Amino acid sequence: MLKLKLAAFVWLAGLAIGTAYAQECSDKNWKACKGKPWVIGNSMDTPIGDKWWPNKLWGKDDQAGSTNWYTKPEVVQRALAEAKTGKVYRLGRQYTSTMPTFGDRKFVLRIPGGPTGGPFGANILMYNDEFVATEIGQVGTQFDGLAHIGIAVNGAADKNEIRYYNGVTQLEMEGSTGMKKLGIEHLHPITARGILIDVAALKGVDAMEAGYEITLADVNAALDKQGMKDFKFMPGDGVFFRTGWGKHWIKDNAKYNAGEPGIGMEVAKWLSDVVQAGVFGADTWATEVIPNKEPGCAFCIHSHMLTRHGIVNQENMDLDGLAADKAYRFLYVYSPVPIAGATGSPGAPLAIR
Ligand code: UVW
Repeated sequence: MLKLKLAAFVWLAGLAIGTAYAQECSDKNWKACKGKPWVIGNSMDTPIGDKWWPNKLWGKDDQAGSTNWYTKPEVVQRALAEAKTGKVYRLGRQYTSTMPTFGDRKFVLRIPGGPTGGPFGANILMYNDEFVATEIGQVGTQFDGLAHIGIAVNGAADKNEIRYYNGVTQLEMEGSTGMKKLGIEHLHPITARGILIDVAALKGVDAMEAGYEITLADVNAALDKQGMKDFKFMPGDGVFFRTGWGKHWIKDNAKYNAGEPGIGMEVAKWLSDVVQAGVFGADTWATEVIPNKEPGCAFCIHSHMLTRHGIVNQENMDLDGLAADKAYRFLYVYSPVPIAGATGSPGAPLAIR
């Protein structure tokens, strides 16, 4: 009898543990993730909550997302008004084979020949070209476009339900010679009023620690310290976070890639819903905190900003020059390189004061 009771107890305990596990938020059971920071709205129609399409700001067929702000003269004029002294800052880093790259990404440049071609004409002209093999939009100072990040709504195998910005599906979008929708060529050149939020200076450190989540309280305290307590953000502003993480660039690539300080969902929601940012970015490889304290969140700031809201992300920036000059407001200029069908862009963003 005792043995029977024990067996029943073990069976019931197993059932309870199994049920609790099945109810836990996980990739196998994303419907149980309601209430998690990356879930928006009340439905669990998708792993990030409510459906995000059609886009409320830009309409159902839009492919330009937050860069639409820069077709509005008042947004561009507001940006231009920040260029007062004529001092120019390079916010992009050099592209080298030694720079840290995420995952298996590579950057390889070769100069074919030596010189590559010639001689031509009676003036005996010679020339050099370069051949570059790389994930062109996703290495170095890189810019995430709207074909970069999606969410599998019905499992990773159902390409009809891997959804990107404005609900575009993997099946509609993918093409072996470039994305058929949401390619970087659809984005407008960015001319934004830029705001630097120097969180590293607020914390009094050269570089913040990986895994540190920048909170809204940090943002407000940094603005206060920068003399911008009453600063009013406007739609289309570019908001950039300095963490000091660039200190490890090339010097310690393993550390640089292993994690990073950055924003979490609290600040992401502020950027999307309160500021209505046109672009955001940081001196880190993802702008968002890694690891996130929520283990279920895989780049969930990326999916919130890019997939749900179409707000573009500038990564691996060099913000040290601006910080050294305490240049917290500037004209930000960046034109994504229109490589048709690309998911991202290289390039050299500028700040002008
Ligand atoms: C990923 O591609 C996952 O990240 P990132 O956009 O930061 O390169």
